[in-house]
Amino acid sequence: MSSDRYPYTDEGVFVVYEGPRRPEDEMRDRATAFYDLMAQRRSIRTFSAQPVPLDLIETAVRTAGTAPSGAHQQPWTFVAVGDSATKRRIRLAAEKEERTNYLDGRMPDEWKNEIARLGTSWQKPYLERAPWIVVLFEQRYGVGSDGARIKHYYVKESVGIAAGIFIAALHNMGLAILTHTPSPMAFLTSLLKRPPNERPFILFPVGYPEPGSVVPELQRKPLDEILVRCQG
Ligand code: IYR
Repeated sequence: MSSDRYPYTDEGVFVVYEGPRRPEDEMRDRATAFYDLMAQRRSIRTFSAQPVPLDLIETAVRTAGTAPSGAHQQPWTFVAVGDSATKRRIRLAAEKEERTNYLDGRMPDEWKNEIARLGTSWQKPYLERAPWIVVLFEQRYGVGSDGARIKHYYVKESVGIAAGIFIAALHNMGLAILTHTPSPMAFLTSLLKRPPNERPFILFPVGYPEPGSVVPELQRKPLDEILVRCQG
């Protein structure tokens, strides 16, 4: 890689961009194949107990870490939990909160009605059964080597993008994922001994789907409902 100066600044060091350029027909083939793959992704709540090697999780996290981020601050921490005792503690703490949501009226009826077709309840057996629970934390601010706070920019946008790439990486390798946000989930910070600048963002059970798993029959919005074309 050769070093190059971006013309509009004297700051920083620049290298030549080495991303792919392809003929359009090849782009179209790849785009369609990727869409077909991603269209098969579904949130799974019934996991097999079959173990998943750590290196697969590592590669998914490495891939998620390629996400763009505000000021390239990469404000994310992934905690991969594979030990049964910690998974059980997460399950019990999540179920305690969800019980209050579902049974003790913390979740308004309007919300309950909206998720009724997903077949969820306060019970979260998948938090123990899935071989991995990956908890993604957002770093609300950074901490310098002198302990001083470093302001982070666009944290939610950045971490949301990383989460999407993480999901795509796992789906691409044939693993099942649930995007789970037990509410509230502050218990994860203490349970996983994370520092005060980190806040739980999303929790992902990851594993193989239980053979014969069923998912709710849902439709995705057609393109014309999600794309507005403004062309000359
Ligand atoms: N967090 C709860 C409730 C829930 C909320 C939404 I929004 C969902 O899409 C699904 C579930 C739970 O995990 O059960």
